[in-house]
Amino acid sequence: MNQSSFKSGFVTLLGRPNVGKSTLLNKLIGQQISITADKPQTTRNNIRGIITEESYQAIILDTPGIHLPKNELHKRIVNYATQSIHDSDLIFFLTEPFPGQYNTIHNGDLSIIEHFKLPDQKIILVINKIDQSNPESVLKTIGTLNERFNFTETVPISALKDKGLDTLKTFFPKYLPQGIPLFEADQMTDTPERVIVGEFVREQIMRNCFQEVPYGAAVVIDAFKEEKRKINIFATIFVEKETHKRIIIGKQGSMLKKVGTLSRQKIERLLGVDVYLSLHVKVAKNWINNPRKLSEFGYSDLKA
Ligand SMILES: Nc1nc2c(ncn2[C@@H]2O[C@H](COP(=O)(O)OP(=O)(O)O)[C@@H](O)[C@H]2O)c(=O)[nH]1
Ligand SMILES: [Mg+2]
Repeated sequence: MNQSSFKSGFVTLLGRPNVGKSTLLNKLIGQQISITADKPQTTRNNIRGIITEESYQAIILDTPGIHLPKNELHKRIVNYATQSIHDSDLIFFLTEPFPGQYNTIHNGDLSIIEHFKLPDQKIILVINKIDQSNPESVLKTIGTLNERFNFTETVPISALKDKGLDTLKTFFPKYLPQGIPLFEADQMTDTPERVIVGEFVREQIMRNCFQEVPYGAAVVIDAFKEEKRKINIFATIFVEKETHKRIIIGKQGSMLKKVGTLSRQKIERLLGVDVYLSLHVKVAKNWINNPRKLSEFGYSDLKA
């Protein structure tokens, strides 16, 4: 390794909900650490992935989709993203091709660019989900966005189908500052295992429960006990209302069982050992607006 030309730094993935930020992070580091679902506002915490190559180390932050904060939880989540932008050396701004006949920039994209006033930072425009579009729409999207804003580079990709990711990776050595590696070469993330495990449970709630239940659920890991060949994990799912508790438990516990089995399988893949997962459901009335409860559930107030 040539120390003097080694690059290292922070990259923030930014974009409105559902454009594929978490999918991209998982693809870039080659393993699932950030949860995904075809619902907006799946990601809450900033999950960080690390890629180390011969010439660079990139620490990549997945952020929640930026949206107008309607409650205290949203406010804290948007603050996490704002903070990470100030700390980053490079921004990947993700969006999708304009649909069909449209040639106008999505309001959500405009409000992000305006909200962050993206200063003189290097911003790569990433057009994701090109597998769902056609070359004309992709070109139109690239043209219109570049006419309006000053992007450092533009790259069309499909995170899901692994298209364009190699091009994206060339931007790490190209645009990150000189620096030493901050993490071991084989470290994939610096997000604690407990946090990722809690997120895997929440992912299955997002994917399997309908309506408003998933948005009012928080998962707290109560205990993480390692035995020789097995890890015992005890977690509590907090919901806002008694009716939500009934939905998450399901008929004779069927929903909770499904959520438990599916998340346990993913946790086992992540940790590489057998897992015993015990889930409990509790009501914490209106926790999404309760500052003390929010901090207790892992959503700390950055301003405090
Ligand atoms: N067709 C297609 N779907 C994608 C692509 N990338 C992500 N998705 C899907 O878009 C949805 C939202 O993805 P997610 O990564 O959770 O978006 P985020 O909210 O920006 O983090 C999921 O259903 C993904 O499978 C892509 O390149 N092509
Ligand atoms: Mg996400």
